[in-house]
Order: sequence, then structure tokens, then C-alpha cells
Amino acid sequence: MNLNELKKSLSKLPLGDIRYFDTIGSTNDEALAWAANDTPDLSVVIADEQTAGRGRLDRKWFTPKGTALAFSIVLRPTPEERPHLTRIVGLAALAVAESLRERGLDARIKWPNDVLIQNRKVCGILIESVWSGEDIDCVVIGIGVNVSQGSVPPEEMLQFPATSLEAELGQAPDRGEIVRDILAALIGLRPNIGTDEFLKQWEDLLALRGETVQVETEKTPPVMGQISGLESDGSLKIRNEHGEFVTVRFGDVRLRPLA
Ligand code: BT5
Repeated sequence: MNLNELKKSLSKLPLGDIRYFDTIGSTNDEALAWAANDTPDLSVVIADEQTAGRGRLDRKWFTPKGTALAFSIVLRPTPEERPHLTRIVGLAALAVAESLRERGLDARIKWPNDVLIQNRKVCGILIESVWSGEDIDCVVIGIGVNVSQGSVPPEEMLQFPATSLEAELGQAPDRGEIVRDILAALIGLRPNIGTDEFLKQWEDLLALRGETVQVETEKTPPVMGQISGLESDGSLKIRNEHGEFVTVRFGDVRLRPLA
């Protein structure tokens, strides 16, 4: 991957500016700094290697050279999108899942921010915001996809099983094509973000739906129950062991099957 090849594969999409790095700390850090300097909507930072890739709560995201996709999108919400900012994680997850499904993979969304294939994590998403006073000025959507098997971290680094597109497809697809497909899907889904149809599409792709899961959050005791769907703001609805519905809001949530 290099900037010219990348620009060629992304040339038909209505993007802002594109910055490409052979190696970088974190594409989200770069995008956050860039976004604070008025970069246009849908600008993209992409890197071949991250040396300080981040997950939520400063967990590490593994992105060794030449094996993965690591990119960050600067999204400047329109006035129509502003009431639906909590759905942006769904927008990103749906864009990844839908574009992988187009390749025949059974990609599903582990709420809130992972994409799984056969219950193994192939993609992690990190949403961060740039604030201007009390308002969100723009949102940075960071997406990491394991393309070659070399991008899958050693077992001891994992809290949840992981996989790569190479392992699932039998060969590693072209990274330029994958990033193009994800961005095209995101651009296509974006105008629907506030609709019921969008919520339904998101809900239909939830992983572990109907299965008994345990959800751990920082603030509340663990919730055990079955995933029943999503609230309008994208929060998760769980039916607990007493048959009551409990809403799990965003935050640092760890969801795992109770197998
Ligand atoms: C995430 O966090 O899954 C969000 C990851 C976002 C990464 C992208 S890459 C582009 C952009 N730039 C950045 O610096 N970040 C974004 P979380 O749910 O907290 O999961 C983190 C956990 O996933 C780690 O603690 C590991 O257990 C595991 N992990 C790390 N690297 C992985 C990988 N390549 N594949 C699967 N699991 C991984």
C-alpha cells in the first residue's frame, strides 16, 4: 500500500483529504489533531503500521506492518445527524459488517464496537470526539481490521478470540479494496442514520442475539441475560434472568457469551 495506490482505489468516493503513513503512533491521534485544525468532513488518516494503536481505555491495538488496516475518519456531523451521535458507532460497525458480508463472510456486530466472524474478533472500532465548548465539533472513527493472519495478536494479549480475513477467506484480500468498500458502505448508510430502518439493520446484525451473555460495565454490577435488541439511541436491551428488560448504555462495556 502506498499513497498513490490508495488514492487510486478511493478516487471515486466523495472524501475529504487523505493522509497516508508507512508508520505512525495511532491514526486516531493524528486524526484528532488534524480535525482540530478544520480538516474537511470525511478526511481519512491511514497507516501501514501503528506503534501505539489504541483500543478503549488505552488498551493496546495490535497493528504490525503490512498485515492490517488501520484508519481513522474525521466526520463532521450535519445538523440532521447531531441528534443521533450515539448511533455513529453503529454506522461504523454496520459499514464494516456489511462490506465483509458482501464478500460472503458472516460478519456480525458485537455491541458496541467489535465486528466478529464466527464469534471471533476481526475488527475493533474506537470513536472519539473533538469538543468545542459544550458541543461536539467532530467525531473521529478509528477502524482496525485484521487482514493477514500476522495481524492477529498472540493469545496472551487477547481477552476475546480473534481472527483475520485471510483465515476466513483462505487468502488475504487487497487492503485498498477493503478500505474502499468500508468507506463506500459508510457513505451509503450515513443519510439513514436517524431512521428506524437503520436501527433495524444494526439490530439484525447483532452477534450473540438470543444467547445468554454477561455484560460488565464500570459502574454497575454485571448484567446477565439475553440480548433482545437496541434502544432508539443504540443502547443495548438485555432481558435478564427474571424476565425484566435492562438497558445497557455506552461506556466501557465488556460483553461475553456465557458458554
Ligand atoms: C477496540 O478496543 O477494539 C478498538 C480498536 C480500534 C483500533 C483502531 S486502528 C485505527 C485507529 N487508531 C487507533 O489507535 N485505534 C483505532 P477494545 O474494545 O478496547 O479492544 C481492545 C482489546 O482487543 C485489546 O485489549 C486486546 O485484547 C484486543 N486486541 C488488540 N489488538 C487486536 C487485534 N489486532 N485483533 C483482535 N483483538 C485485538
